[in-house]
Amino acid sequence: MARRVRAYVGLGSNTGDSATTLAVAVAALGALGGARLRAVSRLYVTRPVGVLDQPDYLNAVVALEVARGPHPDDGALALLRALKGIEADAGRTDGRRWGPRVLDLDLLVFGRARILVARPPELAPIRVMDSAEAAGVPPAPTLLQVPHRDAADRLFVLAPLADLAPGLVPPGWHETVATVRARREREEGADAVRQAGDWDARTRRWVDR
Ligand code: PH2
Ligand code: MG
Ligand code: MG
Repeated sequence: MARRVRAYVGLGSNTGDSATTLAVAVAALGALGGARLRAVSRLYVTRPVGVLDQPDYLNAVVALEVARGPHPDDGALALLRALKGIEADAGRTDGRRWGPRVLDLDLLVFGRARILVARPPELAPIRVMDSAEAAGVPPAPTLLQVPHRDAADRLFVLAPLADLAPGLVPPGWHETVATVRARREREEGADAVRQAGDWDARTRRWVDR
């Protein structure tokens, strides 16, 4: 039997009917060939990070079980390709780096693998040069790095990830998700990320809380 790994995927949206977009994305993730949806976090309303002048986001995280592939690089790139397909189906097009988006799916954790691999051109980040970049902010990486480079610095990732895996120490980290989350919450303030709904497995949507 092919080896399976537990992957965590971050979901974000701040354009259009974000709650519906994210629920449709969860369904699409669960329907991927060879993937099983294992858990869905709470839904959070989150203050924008990076570009501040944009609407609040909705963020969540899902746990998937997927094929590891002959090598984790292969499994991770296959999953990344699937994530890009779901983003495109949701109408994702070019945008400013860190700017508003209808759907963003980020591969956060892929089992116990530490991955740093070149993205094939069709999996390069979708973006256009913007003023931040012109001003010398480095361009988005054309490498796939897993665990996600910025996950430990972003409460909008840590809070939903801690719902699903508080005791996880992602490869390369030295602390649990819950520990890093608590510190990050002290830094960003409790209102940076607010609980907005609980996943309801029956209706396959988040319900208000
Ligand atoms: N995604 C970004 C940039 N900033 N801010 C929040 N709150 N949530 C996000 O998902 C997010 C962001 C780029 O992917
Ligand atoms: Mg992102
Ligand atoms: Mg992304």
